[in-house]
Amino acid sequence: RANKLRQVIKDRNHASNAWLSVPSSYSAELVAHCGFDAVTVDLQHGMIDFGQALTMLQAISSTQAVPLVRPESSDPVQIMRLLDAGAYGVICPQVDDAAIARAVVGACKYPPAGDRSFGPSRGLLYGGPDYFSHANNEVLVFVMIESKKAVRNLDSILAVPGIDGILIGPNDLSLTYGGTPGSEPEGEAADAIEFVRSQAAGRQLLTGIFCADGAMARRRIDQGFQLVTPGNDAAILKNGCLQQLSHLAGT
Ligand code: 3PY
Ligand code: MG
Repeated sequence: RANKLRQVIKDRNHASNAWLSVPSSYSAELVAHCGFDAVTVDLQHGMIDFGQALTMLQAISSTQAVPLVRPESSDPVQIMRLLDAGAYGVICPQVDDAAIARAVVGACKYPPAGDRSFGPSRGLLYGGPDYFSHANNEVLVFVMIESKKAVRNLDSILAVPGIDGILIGPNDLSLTYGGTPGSEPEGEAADAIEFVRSQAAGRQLLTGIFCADGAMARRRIDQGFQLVTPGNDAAILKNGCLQQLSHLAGT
């Protein structure tokens, strides 16, 4: 099956990407049914292991949302397993140089473009029986730019063949510029965010960024970002609980 995310971005210039950290297939199913264009299962900072990610990918693929994963690292072994489990895109954290970017692309592409091993289990169920002939094109590869070092190496990272897009991690980026964690840093880190976006867009790469909530996601779209995350499941759940509880305050 075609990866709809590229087309959605072409048509509308942006796409919404839910972010899951709660290890639950029900929670994943619920979120995916909300109408997001993509849903990302986060194994890096989410409380999610491979077995749980599998059931969450199954839940997401019962909807129109494109199932994406953020692996724990650029480890090709885990990336390949998650693709076999039916992920249609990878958002790899901490891609600080071109060698890491090449390793990520290598894990996502069958030879000769890469060195992904064959055995696409759920990939076949989600992608269809012709999965193998299309996987190298349909599986999206996003590299996370989230450090000063990555910004310094940006040109060589973006030049790695096979990358479809970048996704900025503003919290980590802010830390490496001497700031505190935050999704909307100011000063040098803010300049770096715009620099990375414009360089990637100039190379026709997709541009994504993590955002703390929907209002911030809207501001990022207005700045030209294409793939935005209006908060993660845990933050949304917590904020919803606090908001409901606030009605009871003082009674
Ligand atoms: C960051 O902001 O560093 C992220 O990785 C968002 O999840
Ligand atoms: Mg990060």
